[in-house]
Amino acid sequence: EEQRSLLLSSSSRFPPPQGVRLSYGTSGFRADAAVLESTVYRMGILAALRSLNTESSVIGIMITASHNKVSDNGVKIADPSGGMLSQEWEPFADALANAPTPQHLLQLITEFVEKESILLETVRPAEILLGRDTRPSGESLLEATKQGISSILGAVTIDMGIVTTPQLHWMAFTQLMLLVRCLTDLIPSGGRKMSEGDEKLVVDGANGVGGEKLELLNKMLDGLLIDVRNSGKDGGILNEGVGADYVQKEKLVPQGFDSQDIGLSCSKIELVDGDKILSLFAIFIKEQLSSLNEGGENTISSYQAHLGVVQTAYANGASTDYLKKLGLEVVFTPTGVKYLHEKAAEYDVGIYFEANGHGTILFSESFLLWLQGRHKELSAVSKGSEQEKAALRLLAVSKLINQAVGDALSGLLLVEAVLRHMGWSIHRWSDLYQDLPSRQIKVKVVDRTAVVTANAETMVVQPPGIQEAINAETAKYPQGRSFIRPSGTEDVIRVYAEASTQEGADSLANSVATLVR
Ligand code: NG1
Repeated sequence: EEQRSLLLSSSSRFPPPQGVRLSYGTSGFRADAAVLESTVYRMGILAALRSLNTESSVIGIMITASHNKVSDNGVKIADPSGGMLSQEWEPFADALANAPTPQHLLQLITEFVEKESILLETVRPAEILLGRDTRPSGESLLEATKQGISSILGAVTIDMGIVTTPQLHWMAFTQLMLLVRCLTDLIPSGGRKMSEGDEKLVVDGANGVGGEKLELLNKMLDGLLIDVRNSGKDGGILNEGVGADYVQKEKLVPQGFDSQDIGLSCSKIELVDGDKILSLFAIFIKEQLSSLNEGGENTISSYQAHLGVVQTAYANGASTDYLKKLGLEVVFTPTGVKYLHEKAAEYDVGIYFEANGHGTILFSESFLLWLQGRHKELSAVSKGSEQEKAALRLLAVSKLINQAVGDALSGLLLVEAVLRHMGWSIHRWSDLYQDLPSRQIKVKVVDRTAVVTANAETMVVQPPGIQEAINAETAKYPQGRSFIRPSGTEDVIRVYAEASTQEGADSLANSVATLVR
């Protein structure tokens, strides 16, 4: 009853234009902006119903007329998949837009809700993501849309305001969120469900563009609270005393964080770097690949997916040992994502990360194609089985990690999802292996191109004699390893050393640096 009177009263404030027949076209309604208020109001209602009809998935509404002239406007509705509204709902959209009176509108809604068995009283409310382009009419149309959304009791609007690349944002964020939900819905017993506790993820925005995006993402995630520090809003400077490179190279806590955030009382930080991310993902993928093949010995339904991990010489030696002990194939390339990426693409599943955190997971087309087919097969014959879940998880990972929005955000979410899957704390994760103490030094030289390396930068071939000298120094330290290479981004020679103790690593790095100077 409350719902009925709410709909009647709010819709009477948005009467449809006289003598205009609106129709749902190729990409929703599009017309002269002056006649669209009632339409967008009604599409707000429709989107809220659509959300309820898709287990409270987020539905997107974009107020735009794309390439049309500025006096036009329009409304597009995006389904949970990120694609257009399901075609089955188009006639309903059409009818709603053209209902002459509030009573007609209410009747249409009542009939449709009944026909589609939409539950108006659900635990999770309808959620709508709303955006518009820069057209001047956008502001009032956005407002009318909000009124439509909130005329469905409990419905929530996430207003993104002016969005420049709607498809990108929409697809990226919707996809990310849906995939995280998909992965966390599949968490086994022993894992941590998204809704358990009020865990908070504190993220360093490095005073860059990521902070703003993270705040947006935060609004869309259930069960995970993202607390963004250094969002750039308080005038902080990009990467100054903040950011991944600062934290990794200096081994210091970024500004804006205190001991409470990192769970430590002293300033020595426990760094979970790109190597640890790689290890976490490798364990997870390996586990899924083996579940997938359980019981599928016959040739058609099993696929020996070739899994490979790619690192650079900067990977901590302890991580390489650990990965090899897990039985994984580990290969090395020179520094730079372009080399790692190319190598990882040779595998069915190739995971690559630089120690500083650049990296992702690549899936081959042929494996993905097989996986999609296998998942279909499994969901027909053994829905809910371990194999089916493993296939679904791998498919979700393949979509989550390859987003155009950049791997930092999706990587962060995948880490969170995998930790929950495993039921691991950040400390448990960090304890997978202990990093060997290491040291990096930059040495300014007259001509860095004089240093030429081979074997994925682990050997110096030019100038002659240096490699022998490095070998002689390295031999003095238990678990010693050291290499030099010209930086590709700064005018320096980088020296890396690792040894069983921090003193050893420091001293090895210093003596190798002396060889370079
Ligand atoms: P150079 O300057 O070539 O070492 C640095 C990083 C790379 C990569 C690139 C591009 C180290 C040791 N090197 O390359 O991993 O991130 O910048 O951003 O961190």
